[in-house]
Amino acid sequence: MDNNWRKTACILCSINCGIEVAVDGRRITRIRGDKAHPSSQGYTCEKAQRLDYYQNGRHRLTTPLRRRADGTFQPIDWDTAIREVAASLVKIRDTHGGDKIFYYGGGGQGNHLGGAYARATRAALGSIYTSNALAQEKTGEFWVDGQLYGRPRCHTTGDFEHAEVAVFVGKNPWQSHGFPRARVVLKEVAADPARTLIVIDPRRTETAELADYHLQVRPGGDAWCLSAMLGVLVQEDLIDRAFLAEHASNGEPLFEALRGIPIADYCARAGVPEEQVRAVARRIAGAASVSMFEDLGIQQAPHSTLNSYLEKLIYLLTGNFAKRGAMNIHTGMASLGGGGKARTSPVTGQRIITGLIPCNAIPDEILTDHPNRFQAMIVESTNPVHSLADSQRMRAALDALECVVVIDVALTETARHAHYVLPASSQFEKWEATFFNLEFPENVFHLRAPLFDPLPDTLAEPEIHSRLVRAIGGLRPEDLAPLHAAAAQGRAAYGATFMQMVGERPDLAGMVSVILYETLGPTLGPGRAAAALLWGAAHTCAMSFPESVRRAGFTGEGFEPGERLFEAILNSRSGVTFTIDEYEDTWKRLATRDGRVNLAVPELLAELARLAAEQPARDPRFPFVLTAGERRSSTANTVLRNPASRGKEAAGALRISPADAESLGVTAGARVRVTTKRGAAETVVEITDRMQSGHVSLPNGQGLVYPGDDGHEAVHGVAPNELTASDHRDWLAGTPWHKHVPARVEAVAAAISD
Ligand SMILES: Nc1nc2c(c(=O)[nH]1)N[C@H]1C(S)=C(S)[C@@H](COP(=O)(O)OP(=O)(O)OC[C@H]3O[C@@H](n4cnc5c(=O)[nH]c(N)nc54)[C@H](O)[C@@H]3O)O[C@H]1N2
Ligand SMILES: Nc1nc2c(c(=O)[nH]1)N[C@H]1C(S)=C(S)[C@@H](COP(=O)(O)OP(=O)(O)OC[C@H]3O[C@@H](n4cnc5c(=O)[nH]c(N)nc54)[C@H](O)[C@@H]3O)O[C@H]1N2
Ligand code: SF4
Ligand SMILES: [Mo]
Repeated sequence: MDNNWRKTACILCSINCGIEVAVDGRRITRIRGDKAHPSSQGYTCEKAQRLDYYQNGRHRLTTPLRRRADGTFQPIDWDTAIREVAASLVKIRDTHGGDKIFYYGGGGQGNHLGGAYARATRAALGSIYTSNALAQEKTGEFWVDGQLYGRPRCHTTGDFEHAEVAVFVGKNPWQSHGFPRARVVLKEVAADPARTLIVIDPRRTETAELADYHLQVRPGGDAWCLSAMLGVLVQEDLIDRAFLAEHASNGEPLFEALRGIPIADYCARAGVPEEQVRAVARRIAGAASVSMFEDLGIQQAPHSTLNSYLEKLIYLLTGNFAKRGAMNIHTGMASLGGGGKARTSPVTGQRIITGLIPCNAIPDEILTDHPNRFQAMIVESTNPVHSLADSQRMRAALDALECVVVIDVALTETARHAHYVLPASSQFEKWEATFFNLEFPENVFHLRAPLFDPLPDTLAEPEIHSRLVRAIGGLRPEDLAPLHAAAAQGRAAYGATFMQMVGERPDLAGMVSVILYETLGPTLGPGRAAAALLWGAAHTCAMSFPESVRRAGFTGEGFEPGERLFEAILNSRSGVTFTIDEYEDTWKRLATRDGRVNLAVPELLAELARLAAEQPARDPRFPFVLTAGERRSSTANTVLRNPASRGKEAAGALRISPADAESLGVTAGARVRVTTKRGAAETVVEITDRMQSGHVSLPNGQGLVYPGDDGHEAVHGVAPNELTASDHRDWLAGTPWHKHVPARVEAVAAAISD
């Protein structure tokens, strides 16, 4: 290998493909897939080629900032920044209570170490409420997992590589990935006459184009479509009785509900042909194995939590669980959710799922005179003004807080409302990793080494949190002295002393990440202290999944498997297979009391029953359904800010069907105005027969500020959440309906000439 090639990973989606890059000075000049990476195996998509737009550009922050009264920012040094941030947050804690300091974020698609270290800052402050973007997509699904499998963290994953039938519901993996080597696997399924690809999506997506069956559902019609499929399974007696008798409980209320589904009527309401729905249900029931993937198309649309339940019932009733090619519960290196014991949010009493407050409730928890309202917010590696529903309201919420601290690489739309902005080193300037380790049967963890020195005056998050914890007064030198002494004697002594400390000092438990960083970190080799937290994670993993870790080659007695796993993580630059599962392991991970899948969820059976009487809400002022945030080849959330990274798609066009374009009197590239009850935006149209009539779609991750050559800042494209409303959400999980925004579309030129 040419010595110039260095190993890292792509950070633009959750798959984090292993890559090799050539660098020239501080620039990433060439990028190719890393064949030695255990899950991506050399695969990448075209987006990886744009990583230099993240690493270098006019968006990068190079000094801590403090906001002046007039809204401009003043550069300050790190010591001042840490001192003032700590003082400000301590004052809020001492006046109002640490629980009034809300923490949002913790990582994006490629970086989760920051969030893990932030737990120490939160613990030092007594900050207990938290959330992140998962609470505007996955919390409904997690809640359903909790009902079915006993714990919300019993997360399932599809084995698409081996599945005879692959089903994607509101998911376009050709563009958005979501499982390793997505395009290769999709093409394999599509090319094999013995295998079947099924897509449920209102658009003829790139994935739908490959599919054997495309159920081109009406936007928001999924609850009827999925319940019709379940109705066919029960009414045609296609369910796996043997599997259900052995492994499921409480099926009767569900079967009774499904026996009563008026299939023809529900297909008509969903906008899908009844014969096609029956054929799809029969194909699923007849398959040796089925894997399914539900994503934003149903999770961010009406009935989102019910949709998750119905989607899961399709594979459960056909016995596609805990076996090859089907759905299984995977291992993990660490949790992606929040901590804390609170079950509801402090002001509005919204349900907290996996420790996360629903994103759409956040402004309601601030814009109130309720005594429990949040007073401060720490925002890390996320851009809520841009990514949460109703940007206007989110800005107002930030402006109502006493202290907002943003940790980011860029002066984001959110950072502009911060009192302090702390500049992070980029993900190619520090040790990083993600906890998106969601694969089965082989699960992979990848610790990346930095490619470059940090940009001057930026810091990695572990160092930021370590300094904050000290400045807050969370850890005293005497707390750490025994661990420093033990670390000098070697890992075994350190392990014993650490376990003793955890047992004896529950007050320090919340700060273990920074404790490890400070005491174990310096022994790991130059610059590697950020990996210290993974020592704890590796041991926890080896204790939680002993057989699976052993099968992956990490054997021995007592602490040995965890220790070996940690060494492998620390020393492998292409990622490590940390667990190898057997399909039966899924049963061990089930957390229900009787060891069976619980099929009846009363809250959602009640919602299912209500479908019969529900008519799609139509407001004549807003005749279109707008999907605000479609994943396209050019988008990567808000990680790439430079509009040049988007190539030809720079404008962020509104996709619209030929029939709708004709009736609006617009031609390709014409300007239109999109209006919702919350806002309006102008953009150009792209006319495409991939869209059905009545449905229009805007890309995600656009509408970002970027300075031009002359230094003048401009906004590029439409920011989707200027158009969304925070009350437009699921009743149970609070998940937003970004894919289903009632909208009006008008030709701009026509309006002017009228
Ligand atoms: N290229 C790219 N890839 C990404 C990202 C990115 O920004 N760009 N972001 C990453 C992130 S954070 C996530 S969460 C994933 C999301 O991945 P996906 O969920 O696959 O992405 P979306 O394009 O938002 O939505 C998927 C599909 O839902 C469809 N849809 C809209 N309304 C409905 C409906 O009513 N019913 C059904 N059944 N479908 C509907 C849309 O037409 C779209 O094709 O992508 C990840 N990957
Ligand atoms: N309307 C609409 N809204 C949506 C969606 C939609 O489809 N439609 N999708 C939703 C979904 S699924 C998601 S996941 C969210 C995503 O939206 P966000 O949660 O806001 O996440 P990202 O856009 O990934 O933002 C990541 C931030 O991290 C910063 N960053 C990059 N590297 C580092 C680093 O090393 N350290 C630090 N501290 N910061 C760094 C980037 O500059 C950026 O500001 O958006 C949600 N919002
Ligand atoms: S965007 Fe996702 S699938 Fe594409 S190269 Fe990056 S990590 Fe891999
Ligand atoms: Mo996401």
